[in-house]
Amino acid sequence: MSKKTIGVLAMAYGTPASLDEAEAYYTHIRRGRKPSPEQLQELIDRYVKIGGVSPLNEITRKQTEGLERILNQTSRNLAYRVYMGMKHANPFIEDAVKQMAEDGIREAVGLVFAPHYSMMSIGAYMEAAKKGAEQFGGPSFTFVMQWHMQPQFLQAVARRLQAAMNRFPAGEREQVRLLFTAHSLPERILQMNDPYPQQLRETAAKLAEMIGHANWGFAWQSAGRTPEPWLGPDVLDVLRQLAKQGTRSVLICPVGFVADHLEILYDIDVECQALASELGMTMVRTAMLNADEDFLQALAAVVWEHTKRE
Ligand code: FEC
Repeated sequence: MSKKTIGVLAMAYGTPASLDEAEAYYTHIRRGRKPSPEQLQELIDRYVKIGGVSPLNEITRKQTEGLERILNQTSRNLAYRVYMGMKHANPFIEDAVKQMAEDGIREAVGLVFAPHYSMMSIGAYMEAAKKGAEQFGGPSFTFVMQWHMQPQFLQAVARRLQAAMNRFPAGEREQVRLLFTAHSLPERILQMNDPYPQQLRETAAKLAEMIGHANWGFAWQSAGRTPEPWLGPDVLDVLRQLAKQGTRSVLICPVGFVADHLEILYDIDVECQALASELGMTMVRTAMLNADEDFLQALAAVVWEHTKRE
């Protein structure tokens, strides 16, 4: 008897495949409104500074393939097919859902490669998948809403945190200010009782406890370029404040992200690093999870835990 096949829709933010596609990408992020020439140029300049393109699509593809491999290696009764769908770039979430429907996938799990739930982030991915399913006649979806406290995910980050902390001389580690960061969102999510800030603080507190480091805090990064207020404090302001208070060493752990991309390679590695040097501070960042085996195992565990619960 052939095994029953479960579809997994692996969703991530997406990035333009080349600078020629930057305008269409930015317009999609802005829900159809074109950016001004200055805004577009500013985005292109950031991509140029990280080498011309972001590695995000390539990393997401490797994560998707790795997840499918592990799910199928371990499962005795089910076969898994994992499809990659991007929020703002090709292949779009709706394209992946269309492909699932054409392949005859009836049951599917939606999983976003971002651990913390917000209706403005994960909620929007889910909406895109549901819209695609309605349009193309299935599959029937259930969604993993969050996985910010999944033990293997926490262990994988804790391992990288400890390795980054070990780059400071042993006698100085207690003085290192550990800063967890995540993508900011408009402040109005607070009026909606959105769980995003609370879930991030839970992950951060657990990780600090796991590596036994009491000197830690949380800051927001990469706030959007829109007039409305965004969640703060911003990581750049926190670095300035810490410098004033005499902090000399900072370890940044961008815990809201799982891959190397523009918000890491530019916002942290270029922008924060330049400010830290200007302020006379040593700044180190934790390695991202990317498509490393320990993280792929964590993602597979997230899928299993979800399918068992149903
Ligand atoms: O490497 C790359 O090219 C992609 C990097 C990238 C990631 C990412 C993740 C998140 N975002 C989230 C929220 C928002 C909101 C707005 C917004 C705007 C941008 C712009 C770029 C961009 N985001 Fe992003 N985000 C990435 C890139 N993001 C580029 C447009 C220029 C700018 O503001 O910098 C504002 C939209 C609006 O104008 O209305 C809101 C959240 C995440 C983390 C969760 C996830 O990965 O989905 C939340 C990676």
